[in-house]
Amino acid sequence: MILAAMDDYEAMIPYEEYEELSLDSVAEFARPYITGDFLQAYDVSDGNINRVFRVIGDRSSVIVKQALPYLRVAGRAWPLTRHRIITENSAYAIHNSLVPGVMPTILNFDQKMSTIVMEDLEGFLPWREALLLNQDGSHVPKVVAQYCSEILIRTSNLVLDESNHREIKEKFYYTELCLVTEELFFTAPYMENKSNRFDLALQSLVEALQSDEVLRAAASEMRTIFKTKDQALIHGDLHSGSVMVSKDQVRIIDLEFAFYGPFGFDLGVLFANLALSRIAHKVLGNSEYALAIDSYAREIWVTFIANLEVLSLRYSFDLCEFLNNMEHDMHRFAGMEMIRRIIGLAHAKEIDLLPDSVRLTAQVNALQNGEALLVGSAGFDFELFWKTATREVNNA
Ligand code: SR1
Ligand code: MG
Repeated sequence: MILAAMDDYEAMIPYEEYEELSLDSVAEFARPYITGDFLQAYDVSDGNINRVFRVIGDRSSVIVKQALPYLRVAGRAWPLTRHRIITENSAYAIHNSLVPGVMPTILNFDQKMSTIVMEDLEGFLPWREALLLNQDGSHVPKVVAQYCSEILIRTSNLVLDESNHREIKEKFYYTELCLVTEELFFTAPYMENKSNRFDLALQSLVEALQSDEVLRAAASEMRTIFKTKDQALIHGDLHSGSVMVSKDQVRIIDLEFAFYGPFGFDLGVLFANLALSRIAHKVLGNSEYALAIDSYAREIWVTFIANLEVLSLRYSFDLCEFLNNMEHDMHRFAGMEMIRRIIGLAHAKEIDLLPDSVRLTAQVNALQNGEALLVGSAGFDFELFWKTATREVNNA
């Protein structure tokens, strides 16, 4: 079934007119979208999945993102179809129509070349990096909260009529990248698996985690929820590297993981990454910036709830019912994101970069807090959730 779907993907974007761009060829490719003479092209690929170039002319610059027929960081040993660029372009269009201006402007989509040419976010940094640099992020929560509330509610059946809902859901099915998440987020960290990567000093903690039946059952339950709760067109990978920030602006990027998934996934992932950032600052003794991160997390949640209240009146849905459902999942997904960023394939830079003297403490805190979130608690209270995510356990 999945394999058949992948054949369909390939049929959508045949190889005849596809060519992997290089630093030489990208200049010619991007020429129609830059003003002035071509000056320079750089490979600025930062994420794990795609290749990204910045092409600079003497009067403007653009970003060219190209899907490769494999996972960029793994190379050809991990083949992927290029279907993800279709997902990304289509999800961009929908999310941007719901929250105009929160995405970079797309200048061109070329299905055959599997590229998106978009506005260059000059002066922006991934929020993960800005957090590492102690930068002020007080303008970020409102935008993120608005993005999440609008996309969750307005792509769900709380708002869309049945035929619209069915039509859009059919387009955003469980893709090959959802399978990547299924493997790296929900499966591999809970068993011995060659894709896992962790510091040797964590070996006994990891073994304990992987043989904890309660934890494994919770992870398996959440995997089923991820695969089956097709509630909204979610971002699907909303970690702090998918949020670009400048001094006073915010853009959401990298929608290739978008699909119809559970309401609680995106914010669970984002809060987990903020918690990791806070843990890293705390072990370094940056208590003041840790408090700033607390305020960002709290403001995201408070603004999200305030937006939902407005939306629930506008679209007449039961907010309590929505939240009961969403909070339960968000709590547990957050725990899983913290766990996988310590022992899975894709790590959090702010933890990996810590000096040896404090890294283990941070990793143990993240793992133990992640476990506590994953097994959950009865009822939901944001302050308790955040406290659990950011506890400092002193037995590292
Ligand atoms: C091998 S892909 C690793 C991770 O990068 C993406 O951003 C997703 O988070 C994925 O799990
Ligand atoms: Mg990314």
